[in-house]
Amino acid sequence: MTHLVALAGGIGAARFLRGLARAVDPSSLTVVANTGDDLRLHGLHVSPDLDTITYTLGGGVHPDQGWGRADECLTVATELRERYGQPGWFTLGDRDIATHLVRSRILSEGGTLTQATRVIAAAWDLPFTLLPMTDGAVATRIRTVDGRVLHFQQWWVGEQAGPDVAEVWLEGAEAARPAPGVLEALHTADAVILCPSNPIVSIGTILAIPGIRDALRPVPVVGVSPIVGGAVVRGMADRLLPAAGSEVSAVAVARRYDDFLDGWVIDEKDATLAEEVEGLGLRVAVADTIMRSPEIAENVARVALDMVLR
Ligand code: FO1
Repeated sequence: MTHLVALAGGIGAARFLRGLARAVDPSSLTVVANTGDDLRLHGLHVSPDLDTITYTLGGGVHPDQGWGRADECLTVATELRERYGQPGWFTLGDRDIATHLVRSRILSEGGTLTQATRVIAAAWDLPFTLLPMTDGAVATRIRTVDGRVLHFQQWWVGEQAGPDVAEVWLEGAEAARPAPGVLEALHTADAVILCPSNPIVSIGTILAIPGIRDALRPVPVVGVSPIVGGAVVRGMADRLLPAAGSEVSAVAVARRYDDFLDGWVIDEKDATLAEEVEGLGLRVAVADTIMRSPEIAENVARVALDMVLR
């Protein structure tokens, strides 16, 4: 059986994983998700990327937003804001709150995020193993050009990504350890796939957990570019790459991984960049990478795996 590990952020990763789970036997797949976006709100532990993956693969994601629950109601959020005057900048729907209650109860009883994730994934019948990148307390921080330090969600949602970004880092990274099972999965993997996720605040944060980047070097690694035609498909990488000294291009993202990457899937719109990617010493494949359907995502997954599992 072929063992695979996917490193994942939120919406883009979840849409890709819908295809990957069709292209391979998902029981041999481990998905390691970013937790740098996690936040505590109203006493609850919210893990947006874990939940986006869970809801999408479990068939319960809000179809337009790409995050949160379908058929959502906002009774609790409205009561919190209007009766109790609580901050309403980050909206938690009622169904979504049930997930945060389960997770927060497990954590408050001394359980780990890995254990909470296992319970939630089982309730959604996820066909693969879903792991947080770490059980440690980490948080993506943004320093704005006007000198403020914000939690990632305060910048992205609270301030609608308005302020320009001077610096991004993962607070708590040095002391954090990969969650149980992460290094074991990487050590036994036949291939690792980088989902089309943000190279700074999704894949970048996973790589910042000590031991993970080193564990990728001996394994065939293939990635799908999150940048198409010099622009983001979704999210905010175009705001963050320049702050990290990179251009907004499929080639510049590949270069950030050049110490371990073996293959790179770029979109048809970027076909002219193929030679430049090969110049980095990588195999390259060109495909339609805009995941409008699980079938398109499945094709991207097959194209990616063909490069490293021949
Ligand atoms: N994004 C928003 O733009 N506004 C919100 O109020 C919001 C709430 C929210 C609640 C739970 C959740 O899992 C995700 C949520 N998101 C919201 C999305 C999230 O902020 C980001 O898109 C990701 O963290 C980036 O991957």
